[in-house]
Amino acid sequence: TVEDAEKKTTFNFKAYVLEKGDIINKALDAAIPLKEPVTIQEAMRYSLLAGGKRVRPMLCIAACELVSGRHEMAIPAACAVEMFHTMSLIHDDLPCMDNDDLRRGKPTNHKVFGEDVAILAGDALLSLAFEHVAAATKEVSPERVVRAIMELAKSVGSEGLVVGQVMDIHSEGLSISEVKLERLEFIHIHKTSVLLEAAVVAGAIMGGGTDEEIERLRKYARCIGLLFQVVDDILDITKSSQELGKTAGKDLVTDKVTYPKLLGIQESKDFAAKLMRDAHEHLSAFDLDKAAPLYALANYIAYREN
Ligand code: GRG
Repeated sequence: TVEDAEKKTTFNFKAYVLEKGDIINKALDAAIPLKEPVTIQEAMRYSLLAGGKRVRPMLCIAACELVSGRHEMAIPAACAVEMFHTMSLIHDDLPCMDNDDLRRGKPTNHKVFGEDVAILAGDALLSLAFEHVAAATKEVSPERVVRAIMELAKSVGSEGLVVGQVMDIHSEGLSISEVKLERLEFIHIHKTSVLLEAAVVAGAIMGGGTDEEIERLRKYARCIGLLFQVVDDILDITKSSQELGKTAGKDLVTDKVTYPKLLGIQESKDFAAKLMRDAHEHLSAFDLDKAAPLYALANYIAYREN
């Protein structure tokens, strides 16, 4: 169980998050220096440095270290996944998509810089991510760098984030009876899991993992990716019912189809627990102490409150 895994290691997750978070934030800051004309870099930095949880870069570094790589080998790839993530959030918030005014508690990119610059800032982050991995990865063979870039590219393209978003858009306005579990799962896997998978797999590739280790970690990542989204759907309901009194449920009780709406709360929680068990199972072939950060990140995803 989760508790057993925690008891067996002396791993300090809080210290780990502080240490790696600091490394990631410094690397992201250094990846986009302000140059003339500054507006585009300001727009890129505004969203990239807006204080996300940095789950994806942490997974990337943890996977690299698990296969005995040094964290420096995975930092550029870790920055790249956070750049992808930020780009997708900027584009997702645009008026033609979700039309959101706030992200991470701050006005969205297009609210501050305008729609035109926000689109371009997303494009520039996407392109910079690849340039950064190619230019800044040190002490990793070119074969591994190319292999990692391929994984990263696939995760954002028409077989990854983009198809997830397209399917999501096309599901808008459909009722619970029209959106089947299979479709919901497809959206979640493509909008969320693929990027967590790319983070973990790219980290393991950069760290020098064997094919077997890489594929085992891919399976772990797929479980926690879906777990992330199932938990998100459950949180959506619990948050909505807590806030209902204060806000009359505005924007909180959404029309979108979720796991609890299709399966009910209890069955959704059971499914989350099963994904967690499966994630642990895929880690069980690794040394427990070395895999401690990935166990802890899975726990964090399962028990987080936002
Ligand atoms: C233009 C190539 C290209 C892709 C864009 C817009 C789009 C396609 C995809 C949208 C993907 C999207 C918004 C998915 C939701 C992902 C998600 C779970 C966001 C929340 O992640 P957290 O909780 O956020 O890690 P923080 O703020 O902590 O980083």
